Amino acid sequence: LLLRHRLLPRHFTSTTPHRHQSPRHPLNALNSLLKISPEVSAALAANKPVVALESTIYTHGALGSLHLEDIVRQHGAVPAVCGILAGVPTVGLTADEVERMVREGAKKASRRDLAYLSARALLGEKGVHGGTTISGTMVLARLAGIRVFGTGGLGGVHSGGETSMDVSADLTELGRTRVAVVSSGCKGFLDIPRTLEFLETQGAFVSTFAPEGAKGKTVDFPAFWARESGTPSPSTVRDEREAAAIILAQERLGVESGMLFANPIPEEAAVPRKDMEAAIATAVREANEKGFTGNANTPYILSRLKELTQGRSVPANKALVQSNVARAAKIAVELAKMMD
Ligand code: PSU
Ligand code: MN
Repeated sequence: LLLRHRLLPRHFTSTTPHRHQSPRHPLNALNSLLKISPEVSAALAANKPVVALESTIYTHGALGSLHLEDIVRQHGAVPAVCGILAGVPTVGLTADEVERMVREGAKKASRRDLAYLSARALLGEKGVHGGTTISGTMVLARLAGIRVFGTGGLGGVHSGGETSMDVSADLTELGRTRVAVVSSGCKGFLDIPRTLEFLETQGAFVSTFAPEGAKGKTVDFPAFWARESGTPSPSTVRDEREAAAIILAQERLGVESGMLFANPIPEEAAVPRKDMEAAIATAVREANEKGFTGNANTPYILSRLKELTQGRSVPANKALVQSNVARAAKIAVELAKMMD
């Protein structure tokens, strides 16, 4: 009986203002499967700032506790951790629910995996957990009506991607789903020039927060632990208010593509490239030798880098995620002010 309950749309959407106006809109059918927490639902209905957070960062990120929800709240916004809890796609997971996903184990879930992992509930069977990646989280956030999403590193075109075609689904998602993602760019072992080319083709807006005193200077698209990548960012933004205006303009134009706001790692947390280079080379080589391809590649490299650097990559990784989430919250607050 409990499981049958999951089929009832009203059980999952305590408020309806974020729904699309036409009852026949394709998003409505999906929304009936989506669980939105009462807090997130109420915040969205009242046009309060909400920040989406991904769950892959917890289930496959090898980072431990991050307190991202606290950071969002400290800045006056409501956090909405997205993921699939026992087969139920959820926006607004509690800390206990995330902890349960980590403890019991979760599949890594990008856009392609959402229906597969959610279908068990429709059969009245117990579902598995899915930690949603940037692409999976963007889909859930968009369905709920959340505009801003803070996270760590974006997936990209892998080196050799021109032959392996290993191009993260995060990039195509940015091309089709109107959510603004705040990240520290993507890892330096990915092919950053091709990643930016691909995002341009996808029609995804890419901009980097210009550091103080950058006026007139080229600003690099950041490479995660490093502020510089050697590849210039296609554009820059000066502050959260400008970012919010861009998000609002995209919405008013009705352009459905996503937007990427790159936030370089805080200077004091950055890891010198030479300190990481040997570990990166080893991790990437091992992943290839051992056959960690497809969606197993990124998690393997992340956990291997943690071991190879004796955990030294972790504080930098945490610092950048926290800085991105703070920035995302400030953008969401500015956006809410503009929409008042
Ligand atoms: N990069 C990181 N940490 C991460 C990820 C990427 O530094 O946790 C995760 C994100 O969830 C991202 C996903 O969306 O990996 C990309 O995986 P893939 O490369 O398989 O598309
Ligand atoms: Mn991939």
